[in-house]
Amino acid sequence: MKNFTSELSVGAYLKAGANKTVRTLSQLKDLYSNREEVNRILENEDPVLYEVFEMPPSPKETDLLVNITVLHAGVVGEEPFMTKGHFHQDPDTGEVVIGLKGSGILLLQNRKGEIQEFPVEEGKVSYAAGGWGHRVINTGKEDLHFLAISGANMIHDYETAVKLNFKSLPVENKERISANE
Ligand code: PAN
Ligand code: ZN
Repeated sequence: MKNFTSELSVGAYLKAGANKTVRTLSQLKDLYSNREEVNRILENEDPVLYEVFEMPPSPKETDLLVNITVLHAGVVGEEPFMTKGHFHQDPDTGEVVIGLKGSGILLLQNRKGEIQEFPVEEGKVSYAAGGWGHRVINTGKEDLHFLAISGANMIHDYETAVKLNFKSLPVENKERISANE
């Protein structure tokens, strides 16, 4: 990656050379358990769930990936908008997550099924150690912006998250929902 300096905002980040990737509901519909609600929404529109703004890393393994994610506010049935969620293929590659705006949860789950949840909001920094799959859930009413930094040698492993049935709700919500069923 080339040298850069930028305000921690999407506009400034784009000007500094970031690439943008857009994730819509039709691409990620299998994440949500309420299929009827997914189909109902998709009949009218294909909402953007989140956007990732990434500084192009150099192919060198020792470089860093530095990106801002904007996770929009909304729900599909009971489940708030969330990132796809993944493990890093190399279990030694961790990730720093810094909240910039909005409020949400960094949900961590390892291959043993252990779970941890950390807040994602302005002024909070969290570390997801290697071996912990991670997903961010927007539990607030406004867009959630966060910065993520990890090693560029990292390969996203989305399949393991699917196989392990990665959680889609903060624990207290899940308990509340099942208690009301
Ligand atoms: C993050 C995520 C980003 C989008 O930068 O890649 O928030 O989430 P998904 O990759 O799960 O769709 C990160 O964890 N990078 O490693
Ligand atoms: Zn990651």
